[in-house]
This record gives sequence, C-alpha cells and structure tokens, in this order.
Amino acid sequence: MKHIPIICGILAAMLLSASAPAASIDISAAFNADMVSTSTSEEGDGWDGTRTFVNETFQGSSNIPDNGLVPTGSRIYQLGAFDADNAIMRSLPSGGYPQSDAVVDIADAQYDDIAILYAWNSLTEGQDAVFTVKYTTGADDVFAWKTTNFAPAPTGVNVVLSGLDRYHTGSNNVDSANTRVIFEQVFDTDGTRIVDQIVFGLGNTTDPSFNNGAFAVFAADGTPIPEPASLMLVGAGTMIMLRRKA
Ligand SMILES: [Ca+2]
Ligand SMILES: [Ca+2]
Repeated sequence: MKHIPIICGILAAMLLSASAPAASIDISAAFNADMVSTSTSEEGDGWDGTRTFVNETFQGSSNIPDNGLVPTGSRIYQLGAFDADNAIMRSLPSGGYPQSDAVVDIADAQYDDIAILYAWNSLTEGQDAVFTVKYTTGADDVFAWKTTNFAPAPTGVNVVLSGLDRYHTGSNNVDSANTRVIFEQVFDTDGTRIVDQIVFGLGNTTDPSFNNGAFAVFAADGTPIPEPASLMLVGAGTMIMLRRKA
C-alpha cells in the first residue's frame, strides 16, 4: 500500500503534462517591419513598402485590436508595439523585403507543438513557404507552410482575423475593398527534444507574376513540455497531501 502515493504522484504529473497551458514564444528579436499604422502620422513599412494593416482606433472595430491581444481559443497572442517593428517580413524578389530565411533563435525549450500567427500578401499557388524547427539534437523538422492551405478555402489553418483593411501610406487611402486575413497555424513538434531555433523561409524565390508575394509573422506560441524538476515537485506534493490525509 505504501506505493499508492507514489503512483498517484506519477499520475498527477502525467495529467499536468497533458494539460500544460500554451505559452508565448518571444520572436521579437527578428522583427524587421512595422506592419500596423495607428494614424496617418504613425505609419509603418507595409507589404510592398506602402500598405500596412490598421488598428481599431484608426479605422474601426474590424481591424487590429488596439490592445494587440489576439485570442484564438486555446491561445492568446500579444502583438508587438504598433509604433515599432512588429512583424517578421520576408518576400519574393518583387516584394522588397529580404528573400533569405528568417532564423529566430528562441529560448531553448521542449514543445508539444508550436503555433504561429501570420498573414500573407498577394499569394499565388506555388509560392509555398517552409517552417523549420531546429532542435539541439537530431534532424530538423521541416513543415510545408503552403499557400494552398489558406486560399481560396483555408485548410488546416485557423482564420483568426479577417476583413482587415490596408492603409496606403503614399496616398493616405484605406483600401477596404481588398482586405487581408491573419491566420494561425499549428505545427506538431517533437516534444522529446529541445527546440533551439525556428525558421521561416520562402520555399519559392521566383516571382514570375510580379505580385509582391510576402509573409508577415506577428507572434508565436507553444505548448511546453514541463521540465522533469516541475514534474517531481508535483509528484512530491501529491505524496505529502496523501500522507496528511492518511
Ligand atoms: Ca506603426
Ligand atoms: Ca535557442
């Protein structure tokens, strides 16, 4: 009978492991574009150097929330400050942003999954991107991050914000007829290994139709695997509680 508290502790640890809450992953060190305008005087960089998203105060409630909080059900993303760089931008050659991979060195941790919040501009089938997870050991996980997943009918992605206006910083006009969407996509990472870096890459660097294809990643989130130390604490705590009851 003396083994029962230990077994209960292990069970509690397993339960905790299964229900660890999602946590923000800081990718702000790689931000290279201000993609949100809050007024005609506080602008930004834009998809092709001229078109940014706008916040609610600037253009109405169907746009980027003023507080920068984007809940998606099980997760809450916090966007970066609107008056600074707040997105990782990469583009096809005609888009004007770097065509190189965006390598983000995150705080090393184990994750059951990693989710990203992003938008894509002037997408064309075939302009697929690649999302790579680099671990401290072993081979990378390379995920197709396909334009066909999110247009014309989103598949395997969550539409988080839609009908987003774009503000043309050159002419000071808001384009409400040709709106954009912010998506969430979840990638199933190897929870037994430690993630060191995540990489956003354009899978196709040609742009035959000259349509400014580009992506902007605003935030990332992961479901962490609890560290062994915290599991032991839960197990020990459960044992103490059970012994007090006995
Ligand atoms: Ca701005
Ligand atoms: Ca790292």
